[in-house]
Amino acid sequence: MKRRSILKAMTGLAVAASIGLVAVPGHAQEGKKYTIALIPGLTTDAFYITMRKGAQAAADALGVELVFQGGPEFNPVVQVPVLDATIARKPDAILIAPTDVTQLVEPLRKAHDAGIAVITVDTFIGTGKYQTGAGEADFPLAYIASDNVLGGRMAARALAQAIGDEGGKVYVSNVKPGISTTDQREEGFKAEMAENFPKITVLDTQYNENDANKAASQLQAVYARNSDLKGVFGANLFSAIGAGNGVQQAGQTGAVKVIAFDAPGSIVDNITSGLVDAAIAQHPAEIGYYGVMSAYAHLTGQSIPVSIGTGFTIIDKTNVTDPNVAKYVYSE
Ligand code: T6T
Repeated sequence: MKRRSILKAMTGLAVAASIGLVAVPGHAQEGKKYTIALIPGLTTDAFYITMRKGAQAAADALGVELVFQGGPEFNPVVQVPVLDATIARKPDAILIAPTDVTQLVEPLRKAHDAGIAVITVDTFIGTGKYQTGAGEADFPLAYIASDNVLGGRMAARALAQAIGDEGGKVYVSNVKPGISTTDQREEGFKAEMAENFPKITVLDTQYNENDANKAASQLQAVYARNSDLKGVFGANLFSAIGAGNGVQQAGQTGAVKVIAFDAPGSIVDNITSGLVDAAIAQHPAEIGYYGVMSAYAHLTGQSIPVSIGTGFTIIDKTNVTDPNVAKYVYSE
């Protein structure tokens, strides 16, 4: 390893070591340049674009090659061939956001059986409890993500607050069942409403297949059936953008409250204009950064945590212009 790369690697590891993530590596193969592949849910989503930036920052610090390869849709049928092609390239590690809890288990086992270190980022397979010796899907080394049940609970509290004491009808605009993250957000949202907000009625979830236009039409259809609709929780970036557009198209800006999960660039205008009441911003750059750090630590002989939780930032009218908050708006 060149002196500059060693210095860079040491800087990155010092940061990781200072938060207890890794110790200084003992088994790095002299001169070996590791390749780590990052397979997102889809390539054109600001969430994964931001995750890639964090991953690249860690890869640069460590002198690792990062390969970013994904499909144009959040769909296992599209993602599995990308995974197969990645396995054929024999990277040292694969970081992947699996697009389905069950359908990615066997395809990922192929990577594991080929000796490639598998870490899931954002979403999980199976139960998300890895390295336990239980179940068929515990082989990934680690899961690095937001706490999505908590995120759903935070969204419920924000929506209840936006609606006020009278309560009323709300619903969840979601992608489709079988995605760990969005399933957990819905679970947390409904649990929080049931436990703490008895005056709020949660209507049937509307599934939009990650299509913002569909989410917008669904909002208008739900509003047409329920003119007393008080709010909607958009459980990911496309669901939230669509739900917001639907509220606007129905002429209900400010009257039907919108809580968005995720924070694309458009969120700033939508919060400023009052279309969206609050956004629960994830920290995808951290997910990518610690994904690469963890893979590298494992590849160089260190033990790594089986689970790393990254945080949230709630963005609303009170802080949307604060530069410390603006940094959590996703890159496009
Ligand atoms: O919300 C993120 C991600 O966490 C989820 O798994 C899928 O949707 C996003 O990528 C946003 O579009």
